Amino acid sequence: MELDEVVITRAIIERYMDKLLSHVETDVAVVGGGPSGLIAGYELAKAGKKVALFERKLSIGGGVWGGGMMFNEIVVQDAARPVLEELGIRHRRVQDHYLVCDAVETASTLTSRAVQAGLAVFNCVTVEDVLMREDRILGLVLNWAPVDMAGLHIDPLTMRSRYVIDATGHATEVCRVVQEKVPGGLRTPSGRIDGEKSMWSDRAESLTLENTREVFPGLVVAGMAANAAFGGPRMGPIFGGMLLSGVKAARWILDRLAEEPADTPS
Ligand code: 48F
Repeated sequence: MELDEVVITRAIIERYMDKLLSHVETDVAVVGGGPSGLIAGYELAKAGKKVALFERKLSIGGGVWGGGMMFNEIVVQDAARPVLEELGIRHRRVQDHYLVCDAVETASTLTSRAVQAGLAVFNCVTVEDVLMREDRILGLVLNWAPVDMAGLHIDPLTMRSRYVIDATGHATEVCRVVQEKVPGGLRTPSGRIDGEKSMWSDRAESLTLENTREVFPGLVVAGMAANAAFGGPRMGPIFGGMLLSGVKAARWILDRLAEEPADTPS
């Protein structure tokens, strides 16, 4: 049988449109496809929630791929070993509390397990704003990343979600939008993004978990964005805090969703 280019084209367009249309309303929208966003998406999808992840770049995995300074290995502390084991990411022990994982295996396995659990990933999409009603975030304003990069004047589209996770890493981009549009509105000590501090791995890792919380009604910060929002230090290429933070964000949202009557499709 001769392959028909139009059948291929139709299959891709139809399948993508189905996926997109079924995620214009979700339980949770995750912004950023780094380790914290991916593991949050995995947990939520595994729990049967409708969850979409939007990532500006072509590749999913955020800062995992490059390990430390392009040496593509990452370190995970023992506390996050259960996450590695659940996902099937292999690791080697170094001293008592450190595990080393291949960065490529980590990024690809996280992505694969999350998508197979039911997370819908939309890459090449930039979140440029939020949908807001009476001081609660109700969703996201989206555009194609190449449109944004080319500076084209094209209006975005909008999706609705019961909760949003800002997992945009150092940039803290969703919080930044809220900070600009609702002055003093963030639930941080200053009411603003307190800004990431210099490297202190041990303190940063514990603070990442502590700082993973609702930062504005409907908006939860996870991963490096949590530390940047609350003024915690950076930690470098140790990733246990990122994984545990994503899990914490997802579980916190699952508890809230269980308390609230469902008005969007799960
Ligand atoms: O930076 P990133 O990997 O975030 P993370 O989950 O993990 C941080 C670590 O990689 C590392 C570290 C600790 O070990 O310090 O840096 O907190 O992934 C964030 C992703 O969000 C995307 C960005 O391209 C990256 O892949 N992103 C950022 N802003 C937007 C966005 C946006 N406005 N719309 C869509 N994607």
